[in-house]
Amino acid sequence: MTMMIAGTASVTEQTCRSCGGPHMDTFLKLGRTPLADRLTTDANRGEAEPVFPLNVAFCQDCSLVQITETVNPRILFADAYPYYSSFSQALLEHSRENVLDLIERRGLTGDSFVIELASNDGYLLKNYVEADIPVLGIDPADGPVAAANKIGVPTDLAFFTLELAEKLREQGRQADVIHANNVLAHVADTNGFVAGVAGLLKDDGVAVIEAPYVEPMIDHCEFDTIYHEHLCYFSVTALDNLFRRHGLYLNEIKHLSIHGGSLRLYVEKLERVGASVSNQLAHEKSRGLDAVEYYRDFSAKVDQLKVDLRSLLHRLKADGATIAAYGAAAKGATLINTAGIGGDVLDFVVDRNTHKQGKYMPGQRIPIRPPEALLDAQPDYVLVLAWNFIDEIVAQQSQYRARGGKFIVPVPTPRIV
Ligand code: JHZ
Ligand code: ZN
Repeated sequence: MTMMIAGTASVTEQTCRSCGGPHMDTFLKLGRTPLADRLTTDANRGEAEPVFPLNVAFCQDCSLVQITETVNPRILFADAYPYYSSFSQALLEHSRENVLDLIERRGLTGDSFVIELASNDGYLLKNYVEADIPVLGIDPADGPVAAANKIGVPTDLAFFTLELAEKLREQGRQADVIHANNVLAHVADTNGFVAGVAGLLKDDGVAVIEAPYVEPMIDHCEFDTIYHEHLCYFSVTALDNLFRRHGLYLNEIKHLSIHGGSLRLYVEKLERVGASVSNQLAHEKSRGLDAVEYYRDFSAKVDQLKVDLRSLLHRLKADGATIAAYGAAAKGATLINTAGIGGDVLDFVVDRNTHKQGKYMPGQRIPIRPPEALLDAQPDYVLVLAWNFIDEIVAQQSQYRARGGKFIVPVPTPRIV
C-alpha cells in the first residue's frame, strides 16, 4: 500500500494496493513507457520525456490486478492534463442517461445533494444542475475544473482524500449520491479513497462508480488501456473484497460497453446484494478470474497483437499507402510506444480535443491535428487509436470513407474496416 513521498517521481510497490498482501504475481511486462497523457509541446520538445516501468501483477490474496509502479499523482494529473470528457458525444449521452435514471430511481429533488469525484469538465453533473439538484464536483486538474465552473457546475480543485471527505462531513455535506467514474483505478491510496466514500455517503445514500472491467480487457486483448494512470484493473471479486473492508456493499452491477467494457457499481452502506452481483461472482469463479492462471497467456497474446499490427502497417507502407491515426487517446500512447509505431508509419494523429491539437503524442512525438486534417490529406488508412468510440468515429468520418479511406482497428486482433 502506497504512501507517496512528496517530491518522489514514482515508487515500485512490493505489496497489494488493496489488501496489502505480499503475494504479487507479475504476468505482463510492457517495458518502460512515457506518461500517456503527457503530451509534448513545441516548448518542451527539447527535453527528454520521463519513462516509467509498466508491469502488471495479480494479487493472490484478494485477486486484484494492478500495475506495480505508482507515479506521483501531481505529475500525472496536475499541469496541462489534456483529458476533457466532453469531447465524446457517446460519453455525454451515456452520462445523461445515468443521471436521469438515478433522479427517478432515488427520487432526487432540490433537497438532495450529489457529489462527483473526478468530475472533470462538468460533463455529468451539468445534468443535475439542469434539474435544480445541488451538486459539488471535485477534481485535481485545473483546466477541466475551470471549464466546469464556467458552465455553472460548482467544482473544487482538489484530490479527493479521506481528509477532504472528513472535512466535508464536518460541514454537514454528506451526499445522497456520489459519482466516481473512471477514478477508482486512478488513485494511489485505494483504501483511503473508498474509506472517504464511506464517510461522505449518507446512511441511505448510494455511490455509483464506473470502472473498466478486467474480463473484457483480458479477453479482447485491450492491453493498450494499461498505462500509469490506471493502477487497478478490477474484477467484481476484487471490488467486493475492497468495499467490504470499509463497511460498504457492492449490491448491484450493470455491464456497460463504454471504454471497451466497463462496470457500473452501486455501492451502499446497507448489505442487500442482488443477483447481478452474486451471479457475476459465481461467473468469475467459474472462469477463474480469481486465480493467476486466467491471466498467464495474456502476455503472449499481447506480443502477437503487436507483431501482427506492426507487420500489417509495414506491409501497407511497403505498398505505398499513407497512414494517419484517429484519437490522441491515452491508450493510443501505450499502443504506439509498446508496439514501436512511429513517425515512419503514421503521418499524424487527429483528435477533436482542442487542448491536444498542436501538440505531439508522448514518446513517438507524432503531431496531433484537428479531424479536418483527414479530409485535407485523405490518407489511405486511419489507425483508430480510440477504437472504443469506433462507431461514433466512423459515422462522423463518412466523407473520408466515401472517398475510399479505410480504418484499421487494432484490438482484439488488427483488422481493416
Ligand atoms: P478516450 C480516457 O482514456 C482518460 P483515453 C482516462 N485516462 C481514463 O481513465 C479513460 O478514458 C477511461 C478523441 N475523440 O476517451 C477524444 C475524438 O477526437 O477513449 C479523446 O482524446 N473524436 C482518464 O484517453 C480520444 O479521442 C471523437 O469522435 O484512452 C478518446 O480517448 C471521439 C469519440 C473521441 O480515452
Ligand atoms: Zn490484494
